[in-house]
Amino acid sequence: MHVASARSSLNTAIQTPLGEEVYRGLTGHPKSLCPWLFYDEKGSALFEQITALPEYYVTRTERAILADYADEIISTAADRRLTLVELGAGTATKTGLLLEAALRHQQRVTYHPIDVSESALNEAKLRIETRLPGVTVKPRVADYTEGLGAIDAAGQRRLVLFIGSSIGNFEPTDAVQLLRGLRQQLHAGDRLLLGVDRIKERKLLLAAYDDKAGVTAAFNLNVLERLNRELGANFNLRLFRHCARWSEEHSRIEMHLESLVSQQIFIPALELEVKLNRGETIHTENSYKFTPEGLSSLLERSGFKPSRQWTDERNWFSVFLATA
Ligand code: AVJ
Repeated sequence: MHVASARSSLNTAIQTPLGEEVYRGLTGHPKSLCPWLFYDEKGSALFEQITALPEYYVTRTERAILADYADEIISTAADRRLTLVELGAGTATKTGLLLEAALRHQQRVTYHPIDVSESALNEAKLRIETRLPGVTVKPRVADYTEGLGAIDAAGQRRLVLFIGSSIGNFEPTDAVQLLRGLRQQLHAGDRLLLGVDRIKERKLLLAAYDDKAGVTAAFNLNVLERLNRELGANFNLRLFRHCARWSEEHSRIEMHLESLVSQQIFIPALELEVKLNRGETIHTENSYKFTPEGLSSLLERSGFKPSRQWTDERNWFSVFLATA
């Protein structure tokens, strides 16, 4: 990834995706920053740490579902030989379970991970092809909405993985748009496997996004550090506080950065001054939680036919299979 210095990015940073997003977000009312801004090198490492936290049940619960039901998922999806595609694959640590199951079902599997991070994809390719001979990995560096139609499945049934609760970052209307776009790039009969987090006790949800060790707080605050590093901004991290809220109305966890004092920030690369009142927040993430009915209706509105659902014994997370 490129890290522009404040000086060289002066006046041109506003035209980069980062600059544009920060400008839009910090001049808006209320102030916000997009969740994709979390994932620079440090933020990606912090997210990896989050997935191992005792309070963050999300990753390990989904992994347990896949461990228990991968064979069932694959045989339900595979009315023909499958080609697997994964949106936002990252280093694809949970996908191995599905690839192993696919290999028990057919001799060879082609796997197309799509992600914006080339290094994550290279790591995934090396690890998977070493560990699972029989799997051919064809990585594609792209935003996960583009380039899907171009994937040559050689007449096989495509199984598109959109797991990890990633859909939870989208507003419901954007989620429908995204899934509709996806549906349009698939052939009738292709499959979608969607991993979503469920509505549960408020206390459990809040703990998952405000852990004791403070890793989620560091993850959230890192976005300000990133603006300091890449845009030359002068955020003082001690003057902000991580805060996680459950919105009953929207069925979502919200993450915010609350300004502890009235202050003014300067972002040289954008030639932008930002005023924050004491107690004012920058909204950095939504993480929507679902009921099975809500998710089925989201799929139907997007043109998919929900076919089956798998869940853990506490009903904390669900994996949905749908047909295009
Ligand atoms: C990567 C979007 C699934 O919403 O749980 C974790 C991101 N944010 N802790 C989530 C996240 C704070 C995560 N997703």
